[in-house]
Amino acid sequence: MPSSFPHIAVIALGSNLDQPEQQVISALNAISAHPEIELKSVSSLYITAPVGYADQPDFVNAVCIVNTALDGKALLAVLNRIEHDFGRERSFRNAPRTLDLDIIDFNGEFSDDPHLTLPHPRAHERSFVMRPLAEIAPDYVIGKHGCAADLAAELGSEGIRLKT
Ligand code: PH2
Ligand code: MG
Ligand code: MG
Repeated sequence: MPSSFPHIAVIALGSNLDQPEQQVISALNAISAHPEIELKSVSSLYITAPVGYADQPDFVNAVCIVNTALDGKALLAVLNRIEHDFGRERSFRNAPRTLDLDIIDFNGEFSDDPHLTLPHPRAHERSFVMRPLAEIAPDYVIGKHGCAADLAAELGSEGIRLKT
């Protein structure tokens, strides 16, 4: 049966504070509990070395694909609310965090709105996003950058491993 939710979104999850694995699992539950979001596919959890600001704990990262009735802005508001509920504090860019939820792609749309840039401007450079996405949707195309499987292969697997 086709979903009654017209939009498709890729969401990246990340945590490196306060039991990161549990944060990511609980966040997936919170996303799927929303009445206008249907969780279609969830990757494995990955342990990843911090990118950007290095002096912080390893992350747990995952990616999910959802169908939703919400538009991009409304979905972002829901995700920001969940981050807030999980105790997210914003101190400095790339600081350690209990939970980060990023919209990577929304219907394949392009947007340079600073509040919701689509596709996510750095996702295609990040193996901690492309590898989990390639696991669940290898053919998923990220903007003008190509498909997740090719991007993950180009980025390699340094600093990223499956959580056992
Ligand atoms: N998120 C960042 C910056 N660096 N590194 C890893 N390994 N995982 C992340 O989720 C991550 C990061 C900004 O959101
Ligand atoms: Mg992020
Ligand atoms: Mg974020």
